Amino acid sequence: MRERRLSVLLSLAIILILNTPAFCEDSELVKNFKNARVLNDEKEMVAVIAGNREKIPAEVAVLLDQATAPGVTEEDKRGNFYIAELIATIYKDQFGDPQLLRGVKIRYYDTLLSPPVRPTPAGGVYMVEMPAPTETAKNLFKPDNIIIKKGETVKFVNNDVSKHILASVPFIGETGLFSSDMETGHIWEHKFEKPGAYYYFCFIHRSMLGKITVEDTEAAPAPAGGQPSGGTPAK
Ligand SMILES: [Cu+2]
Repeated sequence: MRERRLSVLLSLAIILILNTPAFCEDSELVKNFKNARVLNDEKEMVAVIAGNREKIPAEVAVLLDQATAPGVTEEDKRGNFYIAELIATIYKDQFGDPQLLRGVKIRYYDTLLSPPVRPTPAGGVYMVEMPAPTETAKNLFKPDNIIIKKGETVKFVNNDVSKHILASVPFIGETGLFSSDMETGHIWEHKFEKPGAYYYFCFIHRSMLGKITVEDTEAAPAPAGGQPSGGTPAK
């Protein structure tokens, strides 16, 4: 009896917390979904999604915008991504459409990466390093978010003391990366023939995340400042 009362009180507390407007007021639909989630009422969760097919993508878009808005707290960010992923998962199961869930995952992974950079390839090859650990950082790809062009090659170099295995993140973006075991000093290179976004992670250290965006262009970009002659010779 007492446990029951306690669990009801706990549920109510969580409802109150989840319903506290943090950044933006939730829509009626999201409120209903969150309440069903708190009560562990799976039937109701599915009903909210199944009965609102047309509305769901826009609702998820709002959740994602809130999650990535400037100044959002880490807690609100996580909470919104969690609810968005849950809604998109049920949406996928109900309507057989995985695109919404892909979109949620991509937006989430992008928040974990550094802003994208366009490094200068050395001899036509880019390098992504797994550096030796420092006091503040370990198990990472550096740089972790680069933009290259179709047909270019990236060399992944393990300068770390640990073994890493590089693999495509399943389900989102282009797949097909798999390095197998990379011991210290090991180099694995991959030529990117197909344009698209390649998300990859370490099979052993799952929080190690990287992204390669392959642009559908083979031409060198025009120099921003209108570089005169004497620049790099054409390949
Ligand atoms: Cu690793």
